[in-house]
Order: sequence, then structure tokens, then C-alpha cells
Amino acid sequence: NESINIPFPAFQFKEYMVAKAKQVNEALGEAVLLQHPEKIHEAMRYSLLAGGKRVRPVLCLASCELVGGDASSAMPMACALEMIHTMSLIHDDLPCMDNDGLRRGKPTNHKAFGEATAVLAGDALLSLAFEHVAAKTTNISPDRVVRAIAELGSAVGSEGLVAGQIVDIASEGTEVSLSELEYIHVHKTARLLEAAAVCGAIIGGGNMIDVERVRKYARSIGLLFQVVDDILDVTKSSTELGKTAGKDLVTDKATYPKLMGLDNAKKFANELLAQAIEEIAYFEDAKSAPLYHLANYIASRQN
Ligand code: GRG
Repeated sequence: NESINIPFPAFQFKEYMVAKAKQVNEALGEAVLLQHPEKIHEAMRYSLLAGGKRVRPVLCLASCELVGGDASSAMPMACALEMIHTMSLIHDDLPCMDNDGLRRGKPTNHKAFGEATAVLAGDALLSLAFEHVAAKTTNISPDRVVRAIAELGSAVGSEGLVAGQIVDIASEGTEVSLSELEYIHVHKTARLLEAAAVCGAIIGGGNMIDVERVRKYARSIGLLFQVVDDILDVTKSSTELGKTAGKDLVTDKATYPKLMGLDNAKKFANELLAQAIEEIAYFEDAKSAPLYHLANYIASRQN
């Protein structure tokens, strides 16, 4: 995967990701306790604590710090983002949606707990996400908290994730155009990453210009994430083909390399990376290092 690598002062990105993810995992464990009724809380914890990369929470915390905020004040929002991401995966895996049996290396929620519980675990995580931000965010002005909650809501509902999912479902079995493919990815993937960064910057005290720069950065890395995913599907050798890649070949899903050719898809990925980095170039290097490295990590990941 030939991504461009724009030089930047040394920064221990992996250590940063691991340290932040650990804090997020601890906060998530405390946010959903194994209490009565145990079955629903067990199902919520099962998927929430199943070890995702925690990209959205870390993006939120890093954006908070980028604009000079204290990451701890954005932790409830960071947890809310992961709760929403997790519930979208639980619902996406249901028999009425993608009908998947494995997620994050474990049986999917409905395989482990049954369909009714999986639906309810998703619903409960979605509701808890908003409650958690509203109830647990401290030392931040109420108008900023309300703005962040509004941003989060718009990213998830019928103009956000749900919009991407319904257009994706409707496009099954049809010839998908490049603009339709982009619509699906922007809504299913980029929109929540965008909300993660924007909410972090709002809570961190960023001004309007900072917040919009961070929004554009996250939009670019969100789309980049999917373009790289599509490129990896093609470039992985057949022996390495994972479950998703194999499935994509069978269903002949639209991808960037398929619609624009592999070289153009790689070019597009490099443009998105450059756009993302341009947006954060306005901030001090020491503050933007995590976001800079996160963009490069998304561009050059190999699986
Ligand atoms: C949100 C109310 C509501 C309902 C759900 C099912 C649905 C609507 C939307 C589908 C959203 C979906 C499955 C998007 C794909 C997102 C994506 C890129 C997942 C992979 O993210 P990673 O790589 O995964 O960050 P980990 O496991 O590391 O967290």
C-alpha cells in the first residue's frame, strides 16, 4: 500500500494509542456495570468490552487536546462514541441486516445472547451513550455539552449512520455509482469519526474555525479508512483473504478499485491523506502529532 509519508517530529504513536485505549476501556467498564437485570448488562458488556481498536474515542480525546482541552473532560463523550459504534455493529450483524456470526474475533451478540437481547443491548447502548455524556461530563459549559450532544445525534440518526445503512441496503444487487458509494461510506463510517473529532474539539474549548478544521480532517480520514479497506481487499493475496474480503468477492460489492481502477484508488487515498494533514497543519506540531500519526496509520495499515 503505497501511501505518502509526510515527515513529522518523532512521536510514540503506538504507545499513545495503547495508553489512551486502556483509559477508555477502564472508563467503559465502569460505565456499564454488571447489575440487575444481568442478562442485558452482560450482553452490553460482551460487545462493548470485546477489544475494538477504539479509534473513535481516541480521535475524540486527541481532538480535545489539540485545541488545548484536558482529555479527561472528553472521556464521557469518548465512551459514548464507542457505545454507539458498538451498538451499530451489534445491529449490523443481526440476521435482518448482514447476518454475521463473528465480530471482533468472537461470536456476534445475537449468536451469544439471542436476537431479542441483541436488539435490546443495542438500544440500551444507544440510549446510555447520550445519558452518559449529559450526566457525566464535568467542568464544561452546558452550551458546549449541548452542542456536542446535538452533533452526536445528527451523526447517528437518519442523516448519519442510519442514512448510510439504509442506502447501503437499498443498493444491494444494483449497480452502484461512485457518488453512491461515497455517500454510503461518508455516512456509515466518516460521519461518526467526524462527530468524534468535532465533539472532542467542542468539549476541549475550540473556536468555530478550529472545530471546522477538525471536522474536515476527520471527514477525510473517514473516507480514507474505507478507500484503504477497499484497496486491501484487492491487494491481499488470495491465501490471505479474510472473511470479509472473501464475502465481498462473492457478492461482487462495489469498491473504489472496481469503480475507478486500483491506481486511481491509491491516488485518491493519497489525496485524502494530504487533505487531512493540511487541515491540522494550522495547529502546533506538538499538539497535532497524534492526529497526524493517526491519519498516517489509517493510510498505511496492512490489514
Ligand atoms: C446507529 C441507530 C443506529 C443503528 C445502526 C447498522 C447501522 C445502523 C449502521 C451500520 C454502521 C456500520 C456497521 C458501519 C461500518 C463501520 C466500520 C468502519 C466498522 C469498522 O470499524 P473499526 O475498524 O472496528 O474501527 P473496531 O472493531 O476496531 O472498533
